[in-house]
Amino acid sequence: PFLENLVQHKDFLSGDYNTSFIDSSPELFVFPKRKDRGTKMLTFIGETIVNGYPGLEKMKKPVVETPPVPVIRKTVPPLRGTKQILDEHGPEGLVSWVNDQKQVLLTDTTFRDAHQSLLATRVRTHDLRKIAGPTAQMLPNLFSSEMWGGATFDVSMRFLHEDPWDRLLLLREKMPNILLQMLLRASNAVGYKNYPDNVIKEFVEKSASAGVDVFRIFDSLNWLPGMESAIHEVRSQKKVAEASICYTGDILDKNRTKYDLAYYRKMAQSLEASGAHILGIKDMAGLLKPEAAYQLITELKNTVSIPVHLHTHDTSGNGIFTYARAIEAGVDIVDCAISSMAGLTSQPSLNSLYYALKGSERQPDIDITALEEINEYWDYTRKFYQGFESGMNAPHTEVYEHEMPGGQYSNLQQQAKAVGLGGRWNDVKKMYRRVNDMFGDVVKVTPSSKVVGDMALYMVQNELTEEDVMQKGNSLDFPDSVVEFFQGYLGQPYQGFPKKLQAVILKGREAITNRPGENMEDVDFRSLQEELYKEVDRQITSHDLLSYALYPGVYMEFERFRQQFGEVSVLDTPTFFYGLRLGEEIEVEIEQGKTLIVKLISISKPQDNGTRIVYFELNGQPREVNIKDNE
Ligand code: 3PY
Ligand code: ZN
Repeated sequence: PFLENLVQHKDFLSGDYNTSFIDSSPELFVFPKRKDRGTKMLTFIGETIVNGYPGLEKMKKPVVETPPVPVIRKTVPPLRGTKQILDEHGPEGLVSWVNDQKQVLLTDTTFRDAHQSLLATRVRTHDLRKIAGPTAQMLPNLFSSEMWGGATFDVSMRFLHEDPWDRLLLLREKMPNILLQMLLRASNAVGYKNYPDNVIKEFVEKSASAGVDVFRIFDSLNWLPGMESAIHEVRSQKKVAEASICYTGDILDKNRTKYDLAYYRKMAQSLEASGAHILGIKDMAGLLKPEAAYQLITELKNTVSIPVHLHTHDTSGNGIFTYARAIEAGVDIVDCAISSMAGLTSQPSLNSLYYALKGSERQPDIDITALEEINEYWDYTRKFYQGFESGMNAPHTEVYEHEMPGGQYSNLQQQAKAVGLGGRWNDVKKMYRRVNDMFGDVVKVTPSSKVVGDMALYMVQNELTEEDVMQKGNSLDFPDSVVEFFQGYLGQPYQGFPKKLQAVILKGREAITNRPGENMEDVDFRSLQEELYKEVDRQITSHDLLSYALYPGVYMEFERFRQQFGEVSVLDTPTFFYGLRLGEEIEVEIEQGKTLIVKLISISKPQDNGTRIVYFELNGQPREVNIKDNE
């Protein structure tokens, strides 16, 4: 601890010390009382046993089988794949390789969008860790694995209490041959608001050096000025800039002309001109109907010379048909998920697409036996997360009406439950579409989709109609996200804001029309580091600093959690969510070669002070922890 204190001391860090510094700095000898790792872990397990896991119904730990992990051989020489093409030939070399491929290429979204869309982003690194190596080895022909970004960044700190950067570093190590891909919300990074330009720059730089190869960059309003600095920064890191158009509306509907083929064509041209290596089509809600896919991809392939990468969600049940038509029209890469994590609000199934294209010259080059084995792992693993399932269990064509992104569906549903509107979910969905129309038919994807969702919840909760909003708006206190949206803080929607509604919502507040980043001062990372250092009792890495810059409150909460409970990512998932059953014994590997054996012996009745004593055995020795019963 002394050395730790020394290297973190601000005088030492600033170089402003002489040899008497140690004698005159008594704080170097003040060591925090640290609870040992075992006690912290027992406290966490005890807390889960007594009070349950927040957001999950408290229940006895379900009996679930251990997922079978495919056995892999160590290959010599080392695996090669798209990652090596990028490393050896740069983004341009990779692009020309993609252009040369006849068969359709595949991105596997199982590690990110699939569980963001099906399980409220709750899949833990513990479960990704075991299947990452087998996936890389058994599916070496994947174009990429989408495994980071989007909502995974904040959810992992907020709810899983694990460090998102650790996940990235770990998956990089386990998947050395496949391009790792992240979803970057352009100027919103992995957050819900615009950040200063230097935060975006720093974030891209550190993500690239920690292992991200392909950055899918989108703006939640398809507003180009919001995307340019992110594209530029990815390019300067020599990584792949997949600049994306968010697909909304319906190009087949001749009565709905705001987002027509010409709109998409122009945006594609602008993205290519601004330096995109790949053009992404991000159909975040699964609105792209099969014939629309054929027309859109045909048009775009005639417009740009860079590869086109299509992303959809299978909510309507038409996903495979949409892909089949897009593939016929020449799309280069499509996004799918392993079958047991596919379908519905997630991506179409990899396994199904393989068979759907049987006999066609574009059938992907992928080992179906391997896919089925990996599928089995996910089939079992998904059961750990059953408490986060959305309850949607059949295709849902209503999505063409409400237009809610797949990644938002289960999250908004949780949000609705949290404010007591669980029983009015159908009203919330209908209101979501009404709000879209009130807002002038906007692109709905994080964070603009959150604004629409917040407004819909607000209107349902307060029994408001559109007329009420227009007439009584002056006396209504709209959600902050809605006010900020109309202030232009997320950028400018195509064809502008509806002026009347904007006036009602802003009530005289300022509205900007330039790029929000231009009005923001750069973050001073040095003083931010000092600020954070004062708050926490340890060395700060550049990753910590970025997490703090993006999410100060969430990061501090995560930090407090870690001080209280330690590193809980080492626990298996059923134990993490449900604790232990009486008499159950588990092994927890807290670091390589160091294992704790934990057994639950008994739980006392609540004492007068409202706590319960939870009795364990830790490596055979009796141990107890006191837990406040919140009931
Ligand atoms: C995200 O931004 O997290 C999304 O998945 C948007 O579709
Ligand atoms: Zn998506």
